[in-house]
Amino acid sequence: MVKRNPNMSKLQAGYLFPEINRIKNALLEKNPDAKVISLGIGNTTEPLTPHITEALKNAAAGLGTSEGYSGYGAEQGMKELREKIANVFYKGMVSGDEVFVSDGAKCDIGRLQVMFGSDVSVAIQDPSYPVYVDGSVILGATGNYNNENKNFDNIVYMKCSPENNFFPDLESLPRTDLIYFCSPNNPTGAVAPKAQLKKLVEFAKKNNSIIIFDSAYSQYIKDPELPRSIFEIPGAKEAAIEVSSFSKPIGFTGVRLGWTVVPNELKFEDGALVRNDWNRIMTTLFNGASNIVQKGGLAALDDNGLKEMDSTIKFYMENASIIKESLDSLGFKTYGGVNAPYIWTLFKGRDSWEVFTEILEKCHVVTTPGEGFGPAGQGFIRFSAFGHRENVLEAVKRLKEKLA
Ligand code: PL4
Repeated sequence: MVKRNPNMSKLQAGYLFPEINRIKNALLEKNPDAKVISLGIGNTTEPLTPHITEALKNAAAGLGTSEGYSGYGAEQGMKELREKIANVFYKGMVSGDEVFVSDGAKCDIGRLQVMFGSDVSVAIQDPSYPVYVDGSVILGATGNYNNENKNFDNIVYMKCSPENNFFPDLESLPRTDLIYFCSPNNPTGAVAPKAQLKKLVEFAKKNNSIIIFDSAYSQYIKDPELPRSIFEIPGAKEAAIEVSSFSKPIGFTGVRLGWTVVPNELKFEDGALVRNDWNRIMTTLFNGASNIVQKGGLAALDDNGLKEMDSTIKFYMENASIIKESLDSLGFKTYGGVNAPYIWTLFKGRDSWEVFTEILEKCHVVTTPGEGFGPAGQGFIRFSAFGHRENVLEAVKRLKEKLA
């Protein structure tokens, strides 16, 4: 018999999102006629826009011709796309050779965890996207689970709550090798302004830590004063890696396309370039993003594509306003939903799994319980703005009827 990886048994529950689906399916088994609406998983719902669809179609058709056919491509992605990402999203703050195109931010986070290995200490925002903790547990970088404080021994939880404006008190934190930071944040919807990111970069540099900055929702930032990338902060290229994605801005959740920026300036303690190790990881464990999909990504970054991206984001952010205003009108305290597609809602004094179950059973609306994102999520529910408009309107109608 093969010995089970002992780290797997340290995972505290099933992965959050399949767990939520399981609970929803259990309700449907009991009540097959229930018209369940999902404001739970942040999964895009609207069709791909015409210009981007056309580019995907043309790329697929091209593969059926001798001139248009291509096999394996560069593991790092098409040069043209890497340069376009550097110029359009980063306005030249990074160069194309620092951009590594991939099949999505989640997959890159997993591969980054492989690159850093098990002998690293990590700090994670609490609450946060579960992959940072669960992936670190699988790699064995976390120690044992402590049932009393619901924390792993070797993970530093950076509490992010309304009391600290969703930004941790860095001076009170111990040094860690890695610092995961997500802005706009999933699940709180908070966006760190430049002054906060400046403090974060200074903290990382003082401690010789590396920030893994997740900007999967950066295109949802409307406020021009708010930074869309960690690289807007001077000196960040010596302290940070950024993972990001086409999933949420253009609906590529199922199509799959993302990227990671590893700056040439970023070094390990022995002086080796992090970029070179990332290149080794990508060439070894990844075979390049789909050539069809990369053409779709290129189309998304030309003038027509960017207009379509704006309209997609505008649509979901209108959903966010509808949900936020409805919850506010019911007297709940809400956060986020202005520069991010998540509305983080306080149900004071309540258990978040209990509230999740109550909303599901009374309203047939799926949400995500805050505790699923970490201990500091207790008492909160995350509402996602991804959904068809008629479903969002119906969901808020039910919330107003049943939770008032
Ligand atoms: C459900 C902060 C959603 N099965 O699509 P990707 O891989 O480029 O990006 C995934 C991702 C990366 N970083 C952050 C994210 O919030 C997400 C997507 N998160 C959510 O509801 O929290 C989808 C979750 C999916 C998953 O596990 O990622």
